[in-house]
This record gives sequence, structure tokens and C-alpha cells, in this order.
Amino acid sequence: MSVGRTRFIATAVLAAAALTLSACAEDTGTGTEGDTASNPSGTIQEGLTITFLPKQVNNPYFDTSDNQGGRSAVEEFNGEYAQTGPSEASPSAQVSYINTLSQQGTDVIIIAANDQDAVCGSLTEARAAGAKVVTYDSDTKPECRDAFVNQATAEGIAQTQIRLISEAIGPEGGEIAILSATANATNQNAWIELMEAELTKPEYSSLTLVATVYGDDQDEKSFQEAQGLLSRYPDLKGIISPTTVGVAAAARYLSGSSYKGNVQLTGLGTPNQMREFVKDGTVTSFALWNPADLGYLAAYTGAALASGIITGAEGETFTAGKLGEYTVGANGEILLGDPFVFDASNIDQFDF
Ligand code: RAM
Repeated sequence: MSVGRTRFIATAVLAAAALTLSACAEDTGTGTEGDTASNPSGTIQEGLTITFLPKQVNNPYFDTSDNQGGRSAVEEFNGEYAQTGPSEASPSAQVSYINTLSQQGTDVIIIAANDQDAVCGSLTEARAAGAKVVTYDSDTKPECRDAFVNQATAEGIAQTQIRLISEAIGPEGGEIAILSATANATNQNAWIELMEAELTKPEYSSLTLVATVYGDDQDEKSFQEAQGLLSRYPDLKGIISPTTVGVAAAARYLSGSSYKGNVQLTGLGTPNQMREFVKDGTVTSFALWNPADLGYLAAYTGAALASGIITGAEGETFTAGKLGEYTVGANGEILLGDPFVFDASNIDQFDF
């Protein structure tokens, strides 16, 4: 049993704590309207162990969300922060990490799922053992976690991506392609589906999606996939890469090629990885949200669940430190905000 969970039992009113813990053990899905929080207007428990399990470690996006945002939130409420995870974003790579966290009695597991199904069995076991599970960035099926902290609506992300590539290419339009992360990624697949729907709107009739390829959130594979797209589709006018790894790799390829400035690129990137490519004219604009805020909100969500302030049921509210108050939406979803567009006029104001 973790320090955090031990302290939880020691400090809470005993009867209430026993009730909370047995409720945890029986909870098998996202909170529903019927669930009631045991401590709705209470404060966050001290000493909670909160571990982030990103799609992959050593990805600057997750370094920022977890090691900056997540860590600072956990420090604010005097918990114990950790990050662990695989180096490759493959579907089942996270399972053994979840099992270990469960055995260690970690109070809160915060996971960006590489696959919406592959981690469900082990997450369900971890929850039965008493852990609260928050997904962030990339969701599982709703029944496998307590809450999902969504960085921006999937519709908003898809609309922004299509608008940015359309503006960059101009009214003549042409062929476009998508360079994604892994083929199983819940988040990217949701965005791709909605981008395809967005392309059916009359204002985008001059754009034709000719291919979707996967760089697996690996720099070298993403670079090669970008190169492959240009050799297979010589008339390609634009690439959308809704992954920080993919868009940076594609930008590096285009910037060193004869396609620079002729083939447009947008996607979801971090300002620090994309700055040189905006400055050298390879990329006009790209989008993202603040990953540090995403990790910060996910940590507060996990703490609110573990402290009985929320159960993950629609309509519950909690305070996430400096970000203020949030309300749990349908399916246990908590929305961070709107996507943000970076371009030459604002990129120097950001450092992540
Ligand atoms: C990569 C990952 C992550 C995604 C960002 C935009 O870092 O694929 O899941 O949200 O890009």
C-alpha cells in the first residue's frame, strides 16, 4: 500500500474512509448521475501518489504535460509525483506499467492511452485494487477509467487543422495527405475521422485527401513517411500532421528539400520544435493547446477523484488550482479549452 493511501486511511474520519475505499473497490465505470461524491466540498487529501503514464517517455510534448504541468500541480497539493512509461507508443506497451503501478498501490494513474482497448483489462484491475484512473490526451473506452481530461474538442481540432491547411494552400486547392502517429491512437483516429467529415463541406471541395500514413510518433519513421508521400504523390499540395513528433519530422524533411514553400504543412506541434520551421518559411501556422495546463488539470482531476470530491459523474464541479473551476461533462469528460494557433506573429511568446 502506498504512502498516500496509508495516510489517507490514517487521517480521514475512519467510518467515512472505510466507506470511500469500499466504494472505490466496487466502482467499475465512469461515474454516473447516480454516484455521489463522499467529500464534494472538501479539500484534496495530502500525500496522494500520482503517476503519469504517457504514450511514450522522452516525447517533448509529454515532458511538458507531465514533468512540468503535472508535477507542479502535485507539488501544490503535497502529493508524490512520478512519470513512467514505454519508449515506444505501441498498443500494449503500457500494460506492464499499469500492472506494476497497481501492485505498488498507486493512488492515481493518469494515462494517455496508445489504444482504447489494449489497456482496459489492466486498468480495470487497478481500479478494483483502489486506484483512480484518469485518461488525458488519448482516451480509453469510457468504462475503463474514471474521467478523461480532453485537451480540446475533437471537432475543434479537426476544423482548425483543415482550415489551416486550406488557408496555407490557397483557393486553388489540390491533393493533401495526413501523417499521423500510431494507427491505434484514440485521439488521432478521432481527429482524422472528423477531418474527413470536414473535408466534405462545400468550402473545402477543392481539397482531396489522397493518403493517410503513420509515423508511429517516431522521428525517423515520420521523416521517411513524409518523404514517401512526396515521392508517391508528386502533385501533393499539403500535409497535415496531427502529432508533435510527426509535424516536426515532416517540417525537417520539407525544409531541407525542394518542396519547401511549395508543399504546405500544418499540424499539432510545440512552439519550441516548430519555431525554426516557421521562421524559415516551411510552415505558416500550426495548432496546439498548452500541454502543461493539460497535465496540471489531469493531476487535479485525479486528486479530486481520489479525495472523494468528484466521482466522474456529469455535472460535478471541482477546482483545479490556478486554472479555476471545472465541470465534469458527459461520459466523465473534462474539457481544457480551445486549440490555439501559432504563427510567426506569436511563436516567440511561447517556450514549451
Ligand atoms: C504527440 C502525441 C500526442 C498528441 C500530440 C499532438 O505528442 O501523439 O498524443 O496529442 O502529438
